[in-house]
Amino acid sequence: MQERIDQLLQEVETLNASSGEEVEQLRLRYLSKKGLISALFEEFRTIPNEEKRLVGQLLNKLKTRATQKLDELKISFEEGGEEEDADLDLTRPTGQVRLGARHPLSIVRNQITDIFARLGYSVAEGPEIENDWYNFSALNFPVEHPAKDMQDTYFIQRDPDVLLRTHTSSVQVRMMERVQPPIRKIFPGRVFRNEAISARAHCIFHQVEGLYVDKDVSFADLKQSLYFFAREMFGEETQIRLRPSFFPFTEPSGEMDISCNICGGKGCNICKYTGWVEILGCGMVDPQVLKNCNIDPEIYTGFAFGMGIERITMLKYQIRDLRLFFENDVRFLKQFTGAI
Ligand code: 2U9
Repeated sequence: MQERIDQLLQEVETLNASSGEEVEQLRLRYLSKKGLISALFEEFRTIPNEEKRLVGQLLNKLKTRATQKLDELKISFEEGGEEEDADLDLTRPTGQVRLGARHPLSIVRNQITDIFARLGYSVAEGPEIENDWYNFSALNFPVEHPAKDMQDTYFIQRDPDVLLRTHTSSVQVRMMERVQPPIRKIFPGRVFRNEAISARAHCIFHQVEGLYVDKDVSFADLKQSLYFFAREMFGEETQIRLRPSFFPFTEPSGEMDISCNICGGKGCNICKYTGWVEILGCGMVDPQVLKNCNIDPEIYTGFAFGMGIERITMLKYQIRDLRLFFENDVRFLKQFTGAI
């Protein structure tokens, strides 16, 4: 079988045609359902398993090459045809242009930034390649923090000070270093963690973080702002609850749950029958972090929060598997046409 595939490969390389019609004849001969290559694929099923790997690769190569070659020939006649077409009228209306759809993560990112824009937040962005200071040290991560471990962070091998940011908090540090309060900013962006890919985790994901620093900013401001966000995002009837937590960069810190938007809090398999689902982390910016960024904690206080866009999108659209966001299967993406 290998010999016949090789022979056909050679034949395909030398294919030529003198008209578009001839190209079509060739396509039928090689690539149609009853063509030579389909017949080989049929036969492939019957060969011993140990031969399948090699023969499969060869067969795929043959099919790809034949498709390329015939596409090239087809295009050469189409182009030639146009040049000779004296009636060609470039002012004629085109056929209908099919519109694409925004990616669901972009839709939800825009919804989040729009909601916070109504509270006076504007968007800031920063680099994806960071150094230890902006990603960890300025944020109070101790030198030996487990998040810095090779298993969690992608370091650039030649220089252990250079890494792919693990959160967009680094952009907040850059912002606070540059400008004095009041600061009211929202930070969307792509982040990287050394995670195995599964239905619930991915080595690349997207975050939106927020920061509000000014005189007299309190935990009550944080709670009310996030309550507003939750209701705008998931509906008026949404309730929130805050649970204590710990992050090196905030004190006190909390995690926020919303009443389950699927069952309305009654209990279902999405909320694991608790009635609540976690959507974000938050807290008051640690005074030491303010100091690290040249902001006087005796004068200013602030709150910060962070959320994964994938998580919010999965809850909002009831998507069960995170990998769908990265595969770019049109059957998935086109469901979001018209969703803004
Ligand atoms: C500065 C000071 C404070 C940002 C915060 C969180 C809590 C948080 C996670 C949510 C899910 C990350 O995507 S996730 O894995 N984030 O829980 N982030 S407070 O706090 C900051 C940031 C910068 C200078």
